[in-house]
Amino acid sequence: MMTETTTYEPPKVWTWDTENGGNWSKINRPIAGATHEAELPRGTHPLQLYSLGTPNGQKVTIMLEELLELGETGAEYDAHLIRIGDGEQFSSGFVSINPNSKIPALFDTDTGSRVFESGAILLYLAEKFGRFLPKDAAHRTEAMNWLFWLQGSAPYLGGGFGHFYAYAPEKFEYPINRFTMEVKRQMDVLDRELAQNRFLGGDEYTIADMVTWPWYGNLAMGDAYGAGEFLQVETYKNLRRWTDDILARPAVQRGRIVNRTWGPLEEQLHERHDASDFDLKTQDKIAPQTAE
Ligand SMILES: N[C@@H](CCC(=O)N[C@@H](CS)C(=O)NCC(=O)O)C(=O)O
Repeated sequence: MMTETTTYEPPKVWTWDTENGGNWSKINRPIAGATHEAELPRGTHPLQLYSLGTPNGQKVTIMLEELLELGETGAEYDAHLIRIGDGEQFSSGFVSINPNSKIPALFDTDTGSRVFESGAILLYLAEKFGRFLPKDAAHRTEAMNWLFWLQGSAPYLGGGFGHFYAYAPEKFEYPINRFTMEVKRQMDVLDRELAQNRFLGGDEYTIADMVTWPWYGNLAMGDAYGAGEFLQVETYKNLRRWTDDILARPAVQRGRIVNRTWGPLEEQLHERHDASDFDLKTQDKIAPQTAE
């Protein structure tokens, strides 16, 4: 029989305790919808992106920069900064394009479509431009397998491992063990796939790689949660080879710094409205803080 070690007994009815959410307690709420009226800014390009340079945000800016790298001028975009720590994802304007109040969200002025969920955004762009998704059924299916794998797996890394290892108000052994086990297993899944194939699902670089790199590439480089040594990331050799190959791409180097407000200053471009913004002087890449 298992020994009962629980010190917390859930009440009959859960109630909202605003003090109890760790770093994110100020913005996490058990209800959806807008908290305030505010319109979204609108730039001049066909694609309007509302985002932040987290891994989910990086997926989209990497894809857009890859499309531009291929000469797809229709992929010109304005990347507006959404400061999720300040609750900007709960403005009426943001909620109207993403009822789930999470970055990234895209508005396509050509079609009038709103697009939310980063995986859906990459698929939308791949189909719109006919790029980065294999044309033949077998390879396309493999790319979709890995795309959906990532969308289902990354929450265990970010919301599970990252939350309990780095952000929770205390270090709790049980969830850290549980999510470390899962994240190491996921890295091994990728490592074995990348022992067989240059990219995920084959020899073609696709949106499956673009959604996965910001999560497991950053992790494999030791850049996520200060957990490189804890997870022994250098042991996943094929994952590291793929990570380095992708990092060497100019579009990835541009895309990974868009809407980023932390880390080394040369790796921050708070808003992107033009290709030349990457060449701005450092102080001009930083947006003024929003008023408290
Ligand atoms: N499944 C979503 C996840 C998006 C997501 O979790 N976004 C985070 C930042 S990485 C966010 O906006 N969090 C703000 C909040 O939870 O209020 C996607 O892939 O787009």
